[in-house]
Amino acid sequence: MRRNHSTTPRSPRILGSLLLLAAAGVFTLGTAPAAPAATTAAAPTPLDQVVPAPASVKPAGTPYRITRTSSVRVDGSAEVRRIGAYLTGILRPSTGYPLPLTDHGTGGISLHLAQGDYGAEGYRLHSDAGGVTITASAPAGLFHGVQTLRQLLPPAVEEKTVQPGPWQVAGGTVEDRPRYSYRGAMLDVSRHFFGVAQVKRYIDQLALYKINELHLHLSDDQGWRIAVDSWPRLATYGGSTEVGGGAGGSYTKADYREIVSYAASRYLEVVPEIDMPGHSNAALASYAELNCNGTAPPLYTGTEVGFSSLCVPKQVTYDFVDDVVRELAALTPGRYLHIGGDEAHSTSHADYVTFMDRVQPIVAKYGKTVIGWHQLTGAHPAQGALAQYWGLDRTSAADKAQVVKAAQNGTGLILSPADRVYLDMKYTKDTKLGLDWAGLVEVERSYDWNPGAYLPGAPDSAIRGVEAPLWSETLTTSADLDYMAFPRLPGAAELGWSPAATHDWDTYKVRLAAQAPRWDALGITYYRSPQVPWPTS
Ligand code: TNX
Repeated sequence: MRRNHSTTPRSPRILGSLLLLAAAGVFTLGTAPAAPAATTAAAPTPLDQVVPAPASVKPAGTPYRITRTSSVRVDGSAEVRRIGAYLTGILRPSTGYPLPLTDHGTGGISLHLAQGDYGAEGYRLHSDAGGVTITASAPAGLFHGVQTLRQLLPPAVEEKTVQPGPWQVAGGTVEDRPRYSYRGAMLDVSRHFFGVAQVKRYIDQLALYKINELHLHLSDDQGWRIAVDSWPRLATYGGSTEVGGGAGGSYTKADYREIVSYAASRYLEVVPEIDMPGHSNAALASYAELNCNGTAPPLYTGTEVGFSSLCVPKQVTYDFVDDVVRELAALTPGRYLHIGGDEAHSTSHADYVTFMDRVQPIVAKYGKTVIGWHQLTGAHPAQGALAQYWGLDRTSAADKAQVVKAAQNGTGLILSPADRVYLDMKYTKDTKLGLDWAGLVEVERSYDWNPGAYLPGAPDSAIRGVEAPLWSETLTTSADLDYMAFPRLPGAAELGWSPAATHDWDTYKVRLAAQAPRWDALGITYYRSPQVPWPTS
C-alpha cells in the first residue's frame, strides 16, 4: 500500500508539556490542581448534549471532576482492561494526569460489566461527585459509554498536549442503547486508494459516533484493492492505478488483517465488498479469461459506470468468484460479505439473475451472509440476505415497491438513500469536491428523515439500520474525506442510534455545532454549513 499517509499520529509529549504548565504556574506537580486562575470553571456539558442523542438522560446531583489523583477502574477481564487503556490513551495526554488503570478501590472512572437489561451495545453512565460509572452487559456497550463520556468532557480532552481543564462530567444518569443494530459507514477505496493509516483514522472518527459497521468497497472498475493469492494479478495489476491515473495501491493480507483488528478494537465489524458482476473492469483487465471474448480490456481511470460485466455463461467466472470469496471470507471474522450487484448495465437481466443465483450460495458455503445493493431484490435474494437501498426521493414507485416486497418476504434492509446519506454528494453548488447526481445534500436534508418510515410498507423488523457511503471519485486525501463526512456523518450515526423521539433538527443542530471544537482538536477539517450555529471563536 502507498500514498496519502497524511495521518501520522501526533506523539504525546506529556512530560515536556507538564513541565511547561507547571512553570506557568498552572498547577504544581504532586498536588491536586485547583481550577486554573484564568478559567472560571466552565459549566460541564449537559448530559443530553451528545451525538448521537442518548435514549434517556436524567441530570441530578453534582458533577464529577477528574483530578491528578483519579484512577480508571476496570473489572477483571482483559477486554475491559483494553477499553480502559483506550480511555486513558485519550485522557492522559490532555489532562496530564497519570490515571492509573486498576482493578481495585472506589471512585474515579469505573468500567464495569454486569448482568442487566443493556442489550448487546447499550450502557448506563452514572456520574456524581464520587465518580463516573459506566455499566454494560457486553464490552461493546462499555466502549459506546466511553464515547459518551468523551463527549461530556471538554473538547480539549482530544488534544495531544496538556490542557488546563477543569475536567468535569455533569451529574446524573444516561441510559442508552441503539435503535438499530446496523450503523454503517462505507469507504470507497477503489476509485482512489486509501492506505491503512487513513482507514484507521476514519475508523476512529466512526467510533466517536458509535458506528459499528465499516463497509469497504474493495473493487470497482478503477481498482482492485485486496490481495488474492490464487489470482495475484488482481492486486498487482488491477490495483495499480485509480481515478485520474495515479498509482493506486492495494492491501496485502497483513494490511487487511490490521484494518480488521483495529476496527474490532473500536467495536466495528468490517464488511468487505467485491462488486459483481458489473463494476468489474479491474478484474477483467487483470485476467483475459474472465471476459466473454477472451480479451482483457485496458485498465480504466475515468468515472463512468455501467460498462463492465463478468462473463456470466463461463464456468471460470464461478471458479474465480469461489476463490475470491473463499480467501476474503478467511480474512473476515465478520458475518457479512457484500457482493455489490449495482448498476450492472452491461449484464442482461436474465444473466444478472443467473449470476446472483450462482454466487449467493458460494458466499453461504464460506459461512457468510450476503449483502447486495438493492438491485439484488430484482433477482432472488438468498435466505437471510440484506439489501442496501440507495434510491432517492425520485426513485420510481415500481423500484421502491420491488424493495418493499422483498422486505415483506424477509430480506433485511440497510438504508443508504443517496439524496440523504451519500457523503460524496456536494453540499451546495459551490462545493468543490463531490458529485451531484443525487442532488445537493446540505446538513439538514441529510439528517432530517426517519429510517423507520422511509419506505412505507417495509416491516419495521426489516429495517436493520442506516449506512452512509463515501464514494471517492473526487476524493484523494484524508482531509477530503473529513470535509465530505463532517458534519453529515454524525447525523447518519444519530439516525442509526437514537430513538425517533429524540429526532429534532432544531435541537440537533445545536448539539452538532458543539462538536466543532472537538473536530478542531482532532484535526478534522469540516464544512462550516451556514445551517449550523457554530461557535464563533
Ligand atoms: C453510485 S450507488 C454508485 C457508485 C458511485 C456513486 C457515486 C452505487 C451502488 N453505485 O458506483 O461511486 O454512485 O455517488
